Formats: sequence, C-alpha cells, structure tokens
Amino acid sequence: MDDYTIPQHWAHYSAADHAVWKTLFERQTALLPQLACREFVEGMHALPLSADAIPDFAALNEVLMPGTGWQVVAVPGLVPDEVFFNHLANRRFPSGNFIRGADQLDYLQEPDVFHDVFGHVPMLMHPVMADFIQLYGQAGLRAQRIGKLTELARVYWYTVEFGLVKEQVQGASGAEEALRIYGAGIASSFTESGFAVQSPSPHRIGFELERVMRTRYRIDDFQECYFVLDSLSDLLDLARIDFDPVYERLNSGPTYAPGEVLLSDKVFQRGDGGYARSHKPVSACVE
Ligand code: HBI
Ligand code: FE
Repeated sequence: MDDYTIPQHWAHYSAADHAVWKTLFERQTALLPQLACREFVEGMHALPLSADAIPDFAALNEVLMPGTGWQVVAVPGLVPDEVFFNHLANRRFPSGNFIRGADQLDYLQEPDVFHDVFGHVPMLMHPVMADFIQLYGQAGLRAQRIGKLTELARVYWYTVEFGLVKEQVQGASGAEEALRIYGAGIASSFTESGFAVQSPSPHRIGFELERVMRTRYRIDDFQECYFVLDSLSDLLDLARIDFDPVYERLNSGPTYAPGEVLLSDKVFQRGDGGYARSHKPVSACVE
C-alpha cells in the first residue's frame, strides 16, 4: 500500500513560509501558557521548536523518537483514512509538509505543518497521549472495515483535536479548578484557543464515551460544544476499551446535534450559543 510519505524538502521552504510559521508560533506561544494544559506547554518546550524556522522533521525526530517511539513523517496533505490509521498504528504521525499562506492565518481546510507539528506533536510527548493515538490508529483500521468510522472519528475529534481537560491552577485565592486545552485543533488556532476556554458561547460538558460517539461535529467553524476530561489519564481507559459492544449499542438510539445539552450531561458550563446563532451553519458541515 502506498503510504503517501514524501520528503519534507526543508530547504524548499521560502522566506515567506518561515515568516508565516514565525507569526503563528509567536501568537500561540504567547497565548497557550494561560490556556493550554501543563502537559502541552511542557511538550512544546521539550521539543526543538522555535519561531525562527519551520522545524526540520529530521531534527524534531531526534528528540521525539528516543522519548516516545513516535516520528513525524511528511505527507502532501489529507491522506486516505486507511493510510492515516496505518501510520498512527505504527507511531508515525503524518504531517502536511506545506504551510498556509499569509492570507489564511486563521483558517484553512487541510492540515498544514503548523497544525500538525505545533498542534499535535507537543501532546505526543505525553506517554498517555502517545499510546492513545497509536491505539486509535488500530481501532480506526477495524472501524473502517466494519463501517463504524463515523462513530469512532467523533472520539478523535472531541479528544485529540478539540479536547479540554480539568486542571488545578493557582488562582487569586488559592488552588482552583480550570479547563485547559489539549486538543490540537484548538491549540493551533489563535482565535479558537481563547474561544474554547473563555467564551460564554460554547457548552463545556464532561466527556462520556457513548454521548460523544452520538454527537456530530462542525468542521467549518468553532465548536458549539467541547468535552472535558477529568484527567488526561482517562484516555488510557478509553484506549483499552473494546469498541465492538459500544458500536453494537450505537446501532439504536439517538444522534445529537453539536449544540444539544442533555439532562444526563455533566455540564461544566452551559453555553449561551451566541456565537453559533450569529454564524449560521453552512449545510453539510456537520459529520
Ligand atoms: N490525513 N494528513 C491527514 N491528517 C488527518 O488528520 C487525517 C487524514 N486523513 C483522514 C483523517 N484525518 C480523518 O478523516 C480520520 O481521523 C477519520
Ligand atoms: Fe489534526
């Protein structure tokens, strides 16, 4: 099977490409110490990432590989699901080798090197996330064979891409509980980082597997709901689950819209939905 990997061709990046990286990198490194979980910020600092240049995957892998068994491999952009899962199952994280243009700093369709490396790789330094994503790759291969990818992909979306986690932080009056970013889709987005943690608009609801697997998501705009883990270590239990009985239960019962709140939800914050109401969804944007 073609694995879609290509050489990164680091020397081919232009000065303008590196300048886009610098802008994105400086914005996020200023924001995330207040908004992202400790593990993300530590991972970010442990890696050879800097504002100066788009990272060279070879140099990045010299730190990533020995610590985690993961490596970053270059791909041209989105790859077929089976190819994507096969890489993850073998601890290879596919990264787009291109970078967005200066006219697309805040939104682009395909994952580029900033989203894939800056957004995802810091969390790969965390042993729990490192194992979780590999097991997701294995589960993805099976889900695809049995036609359950839509349901499984929602787990990835609401954790690896758009997950929040509870964290104890020092507030003005001592230790307090805060919600922090660990999802790469949020961490790589200047506008969504603040929105996800601070905006009154979205719901923030305790993560519950079946609830999440029944919840559609938006791919074209800020999420209407974020799901919150009590701790990153919850991902370990999640990775060890036999999904087959869960898929079985999902064969009947409801599917939820992204903005719904249920009586059974553990609600951290009920959003006022203000943002979503003022940005009408484009049809077919919900998976
Ligand atoms: N390819 N490069 C790349 N990156 C992704 O995140 C990705 C992909 N192909 C398929 C895919 N994601 C998703 O559709 C699966 O998680 C379901
Ligand atoms: Fe991603």
